[in-house]
Amino acid sequence: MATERTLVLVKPDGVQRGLVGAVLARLEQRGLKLIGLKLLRMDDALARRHYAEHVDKPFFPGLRDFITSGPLVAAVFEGANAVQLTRNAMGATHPLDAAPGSIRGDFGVDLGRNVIHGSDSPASGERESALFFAPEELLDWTRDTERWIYE
Ligand code: D4T
Repeated sequence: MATERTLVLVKPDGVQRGLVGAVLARLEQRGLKLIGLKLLRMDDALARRHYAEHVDKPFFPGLRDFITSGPLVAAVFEGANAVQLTRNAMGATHPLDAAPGSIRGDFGVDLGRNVIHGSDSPASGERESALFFAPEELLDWTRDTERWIYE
């Protein structure tokens, strides 16, 4: 199994609501390995790069205003199938469709306040991680519990 990286953002709504620990805990507890973590505020340029596929969509101005409105937490998690595991833990994009037990299903109600971002493919995980972290900010470390998480 190939090791993947996924960029996770606890969006400004999650930070404002004090959900950072709760959101990251779910991914940590699942067994994903944290290799990068920071608190930052996105600027307009980073919002455009991160949401490059959405810059021409009608909802982009609102999305940009929201995502740049305050601090967010950026994290990179690593592991086999990290992208899909994280997407499953996040739940559907619209919290209304997100299953109970998922992050959006438990913590959100509105599409434009959906608490968390996670990369949608391994390629996006690499691209997005590089937008938020310098190579030396992503740590190569040995987790001592690895053999209790992977057979
Ligand atoms: P992100 O990218 O935030 O993890 O969300 P998803 O990957 O689950 O969903 P997405 O790319 O389709 O949407 C990105 C982001 O834009 C917001 N959004 C989306 C919005 O405000 N209005 C809309 O109509 C859509 C489609 C929510 C998530």
